[in-house]
Amino acid sequence: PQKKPLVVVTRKLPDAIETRMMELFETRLNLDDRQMTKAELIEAVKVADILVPTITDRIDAAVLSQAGTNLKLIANFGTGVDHIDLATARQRSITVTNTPGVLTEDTADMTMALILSVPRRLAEGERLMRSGDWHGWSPTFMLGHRIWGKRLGIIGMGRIGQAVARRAKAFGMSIHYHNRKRVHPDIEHELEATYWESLDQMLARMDVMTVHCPHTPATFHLLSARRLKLMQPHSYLINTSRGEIVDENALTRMLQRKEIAGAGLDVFEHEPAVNPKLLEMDNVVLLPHLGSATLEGRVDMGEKVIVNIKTFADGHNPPDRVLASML
Ligand code: 8YV
Repeated sequence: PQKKPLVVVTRKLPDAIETRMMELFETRLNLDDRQMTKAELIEAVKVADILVPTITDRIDAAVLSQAGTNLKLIANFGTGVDHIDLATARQRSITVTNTPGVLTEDTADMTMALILSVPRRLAEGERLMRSGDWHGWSPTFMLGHRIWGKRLGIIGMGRIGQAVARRAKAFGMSIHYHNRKRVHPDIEHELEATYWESLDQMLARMDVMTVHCPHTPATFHLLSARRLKLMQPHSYLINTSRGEIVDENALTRMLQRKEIAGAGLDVFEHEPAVNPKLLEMDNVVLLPHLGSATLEGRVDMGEKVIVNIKTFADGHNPPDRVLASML
């Protein structure tokens, strides 16, 4: 029988996934789940036939230049592949796959949770309860803002953007979006969505903005200081995609000056670091990159990784190949 490929997994995955991987492949696990150092990553790409990294592994040109000729597949555990140098991978004929689709609904749920939490002051209210400082109800106590009837602007109308739109529509928001291209007319019709060719114009007109595009060289600081300034003072910004898409320092300054009303952030420019000023603000809800963090989702992601590896090892094109168009 054919020799099983050596699969090196960089982080602890759900038990069921690790067990299945051990059955199918020669698998090297990371049992203590410590983030690999650069030296360990280089060691991994030197020996692996297949690498299974996550967002916390920076697979840059320096790492890839040390890869052995046997490294043929990077089967990423996650959808975003911005931590992998795709151009270098392609030069070295290394296939890259990801796990799209299975975390769409979970990420959209978390986005909706933030869209509700920030204007309705959910986290602030919870902190108040725990502090023991609640002295009773009054008609003007801790008023937030309703989302019903408000305009939601979605940047990036892919799977997750559309799943957010469906939820927000059910909450009575009107759906607006900016995307590289218009989505199919049937989808626009279903969501009653308005397409904005100009991101700048959309930013100036929305009540809530939410980001759902991938982080690529083209979207780095897409929400720059200049663009953030186009937002209205009563508006909110939600980000569950990648921190790098928003200029975090510019956003922080705007929040300090009350140039926008609040933000809900699940992702940050320099994770796990967060601009400390954000921690002081009541109108900001912060989450530690929990968008897709459900047990079910992680198992689904693991299963996708396994299918990609198995298909590739059997000599076929894996289903979730990351396209060169992502570059
Ligand atoms: C994960 C994600 O937390 O898939 C993504 O792009 O951001 C999250 O689902 C992480 O990427 C896993 O590697």
